[in-house]
Amino acid sequence: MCATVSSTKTTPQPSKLKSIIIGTAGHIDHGKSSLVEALTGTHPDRLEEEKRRGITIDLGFAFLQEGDIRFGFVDVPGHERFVGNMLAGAAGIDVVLLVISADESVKPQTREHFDICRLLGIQHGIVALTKSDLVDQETLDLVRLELDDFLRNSFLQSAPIVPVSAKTGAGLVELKQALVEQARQVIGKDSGRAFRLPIDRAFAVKGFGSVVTGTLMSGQVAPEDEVQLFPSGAKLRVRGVQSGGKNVDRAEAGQRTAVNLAGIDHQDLQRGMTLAAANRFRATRRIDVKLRLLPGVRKLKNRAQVHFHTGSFESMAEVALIENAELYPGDECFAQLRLKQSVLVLPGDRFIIRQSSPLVTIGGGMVLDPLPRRLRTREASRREFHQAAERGDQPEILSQLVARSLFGLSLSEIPARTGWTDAEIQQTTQILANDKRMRIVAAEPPLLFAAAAFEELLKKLAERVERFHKENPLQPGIAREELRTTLARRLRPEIFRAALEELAIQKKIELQGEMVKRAGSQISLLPEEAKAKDQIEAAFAAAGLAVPSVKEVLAKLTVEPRRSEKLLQILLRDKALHRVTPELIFHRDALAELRTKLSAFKKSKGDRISVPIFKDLTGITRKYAIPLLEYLDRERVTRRLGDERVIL
Ligand SMILES: Nc1nc2c(ncn2[C@@H]2O[C@H](COP(=O)(O)OP(=O)(O)O)[C@@H](O)[C@H]2O)c(=O)[nH]1
Ligand SMILES: [Mg+2]
Repeated sequence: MCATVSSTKTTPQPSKLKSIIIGTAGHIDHGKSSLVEALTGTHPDRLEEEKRRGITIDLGFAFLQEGDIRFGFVDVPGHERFVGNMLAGAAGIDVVLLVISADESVKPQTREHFDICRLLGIQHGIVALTKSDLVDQETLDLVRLELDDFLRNSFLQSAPIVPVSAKTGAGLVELKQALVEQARQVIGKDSGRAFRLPIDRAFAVKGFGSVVTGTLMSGQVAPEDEVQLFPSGAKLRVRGVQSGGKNVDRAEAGQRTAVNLAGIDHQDLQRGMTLAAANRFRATRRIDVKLRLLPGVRKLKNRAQVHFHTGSFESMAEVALIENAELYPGDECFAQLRLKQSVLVLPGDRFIIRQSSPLVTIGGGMVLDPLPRRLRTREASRREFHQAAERGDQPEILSQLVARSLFGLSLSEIPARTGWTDAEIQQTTQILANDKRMRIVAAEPPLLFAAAAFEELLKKLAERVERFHKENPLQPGIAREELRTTLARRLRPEIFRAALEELAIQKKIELQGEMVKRAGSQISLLPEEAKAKDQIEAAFAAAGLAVPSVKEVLAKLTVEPRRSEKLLQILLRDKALHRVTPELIFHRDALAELRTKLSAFKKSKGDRISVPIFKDLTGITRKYAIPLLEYLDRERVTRRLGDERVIL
């Protein structure tokens, strides 16, 4: 499809067409590429080296339309050295075309490719008995018998077995018919989900820039879309889209697709990267999976190093077996894979593992958790999560995700962890909220918090407030921020606020500005404290404006200094006393009297008053007069005007 990228004509696509990916599989020289050419007219070998050596090295592509079915063919190399390339193509297959040469029957890569198809969960397929022109009927019957054994208890158990010849054309009509029948049974890839395209080729087209191709796994892509490249996370603009060699308005899941990208050099694009919907997903290097080992391979030890393949991606990985010390051939278990390189994967994605020497496929499985926590010993919840993920039990999956997010799960985190659509997220969130299994806390974006954890938080909060009152009987309450940080430093402010509001609704606490107190709590003083408090107030009341120093007043009390200081705070808070400067405190009655005097003065003597006259009027020294006048200025009772004050 690369050659025609430069064509600017856009062909609208009849949407009733069903797009199906057919992938070849089978041993080298069994006639895969010849068969694709015989079916489609396109020889899939593209590379110079492939043409020269007559073998397939990398993936090849071809197209065929039969009635309302559009087939995209992915032809894979059969040689054992190129299984990595084969895997990159096998990932998107809807229907496998298992090619077995009638004169050679089942060979090593027939087995390996077939194992891979099974591990990838491919559901549909056809067996093509190629080179049927080279054998007699007796040999054909013998091969069929062998195949009965080979295919038993697999998804191909009752698949059509069609003898064909690319040379004479025998059987091609029957094969096409069988392909159409299989295609009708395929539940196509979902174009309603988020866009994802594992890249299998990247190149530059003169005058157009960078182009990537791949099998569109889910969703749709159209020119002008913003997409995100993984693992880098770079955001890119789609310039143009092709499918089946033509420019299209949009490509949909299930189609071979070429995407022309703006803003990136083709050198920075390569097989194994993924193009996906922007702002939903995250690349990962740690994945929890269900892992199955093929029968007939060596047992797998904990922490074994393997080659990991998913989509078109490949990386070395360490296998951490979660509950077993080792995994036996034919068995399966939960495992955590630690990859050398980052990749975008989602739950349900299939993968293959291969060992190094000899380099063969040994197993594979399904991604359950693309963003798991590190392994710790004894974690019942991890197993429960894996089981829910295996069943695809959405409410249970979300419930577990929320439960393990100790500080709340942001709504924006859910797509990367589940691959769900917005509608699925909305629906599942609603189910759990209705069941009172979690609480949706207002934030941007909203936070989900486990109901049990919220209850626990309320309890802790109430206890903490209670304890504060006990330890600080002379303080009216605890400051919000102090309460939050003593509770848990990482507690999100939104959740803390929601918890406070809930406790206030339950009438367990009262919120007064920045202060939190137990509902109905009042400072209760011991008799000697009450007496000392009265003494403090009396001392200032008696002094009028010629007040004593705070130290002097407190020194005369019998209660200890720390408590007398608190009593002073209470008087200040209750506004019985006013702090005019850090050193000077006045009784409220003395200040009220001063205001009265000033307004009387204004009536009889006019609105100007100098410092000396103010001193005469109040009978106080300069030490008190200046701070008091400044206080009156601040209170807007007077205003300074040169050496005088204006009484307002
Ligand atoms: N006689 C005969 N030869 C075939 C047929 N199909 C393929 N071949 C030959 O077998 C060889 C390998 O074919 P190829 O398609 O490259 O196999 P692949 O490695 O599976 O892709 C080539 O020389 C083909 O010409 C067939 O149906 N009949
Ligand atoms: Mg080939």
